[in-house]
Amino acid sequence: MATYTEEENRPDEVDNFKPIFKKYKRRDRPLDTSDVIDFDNGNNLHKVEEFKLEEPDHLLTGLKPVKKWKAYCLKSNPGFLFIVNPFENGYQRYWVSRCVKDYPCRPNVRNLDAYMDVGDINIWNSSMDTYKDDITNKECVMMKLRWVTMGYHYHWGTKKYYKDSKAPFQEDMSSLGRYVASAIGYPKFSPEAAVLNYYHLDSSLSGHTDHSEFDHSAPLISFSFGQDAIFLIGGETKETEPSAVFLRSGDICVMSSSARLSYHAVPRIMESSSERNHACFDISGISKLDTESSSSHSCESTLDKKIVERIHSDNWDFMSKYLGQTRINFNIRQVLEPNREFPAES
Ligand SMILES: O=C(O)CCC(=O)C(=O)O
Repeated sequence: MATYTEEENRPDEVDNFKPIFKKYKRRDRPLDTSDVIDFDNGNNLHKVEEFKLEEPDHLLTGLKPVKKWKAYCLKSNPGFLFIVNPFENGYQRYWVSRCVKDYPCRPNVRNLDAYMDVGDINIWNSSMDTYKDDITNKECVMMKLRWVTMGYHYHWGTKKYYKDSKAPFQEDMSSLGRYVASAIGYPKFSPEAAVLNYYHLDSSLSGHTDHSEFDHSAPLISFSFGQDAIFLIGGETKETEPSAVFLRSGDICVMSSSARLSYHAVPRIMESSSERNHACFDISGISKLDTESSSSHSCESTLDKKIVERIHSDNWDFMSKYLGQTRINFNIRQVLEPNREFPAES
């Protein structure tokens, strides 16, 4: 089942993207991952080189200090950056919780709004109430949630943003986006729109470019949580054969400079087989007292407290059942050029 439709090919364009997309999507033969860049298992690392990060002047709760991050760029498209899970163990629970409980609430826009009246109910709470031990039932509203937009809403039909179509951009996601942007050399990055994608094990996302933002000099920063994915990154036309890379829970990828307008796709979601997911969501090392210690080394103390409290109060058994069948991605975009308004016609 495709999550979205594929963008049309340009006339006369040789398409070297689609065959690779199909190779990883098809389920009628064993999956060959021998060409996939895999940072956990060290496969195909000759295709990447280390990327030097910049140390921001503060820490952000839930992330390791930047000097401990491992970041790479793709040799064939150096604007594509990959940061191997920089989250401290357990802290990804916070982001998963926000993505399932809060970000799908109004005034954010959901795919569901087009065909069912979910109104102002909290989709997660009502799914928990109705489906109790069966959250992954296909009839459950939560399993029908495919995307959420926030900040300036991306309009799928017109592929545009509109000046008056926007919801507040959540402060915690904004801090996270700005922090990662600083580390990769974009200290002035301004998060203005986010697309959240909820994939299940049979989902895929066809080849496309994200070109609707007005400022392509700003990076697009993309986070993965839950099940694994194979991600394809190509070039500005489909003629470029894409490279494949595994994205696992906590990984961040960035499309910047030469890769900002590159074709990309998610042909495959796979059950996470790595040891990593166990550690990612293990909160045994996070004491409730961390609220105090973390605020002393960070300038974002209100957020610190909120994160630690949330991690300890959630019904994680329920959430992890949902996440066992789901990959959540959010990607953060700057829409406007700095100090610029929307063009008049928007
Ligand atoms: O799920 C991903 O990693 C990519 C999402 C994406 O390409 C998009 O939302 O435009």
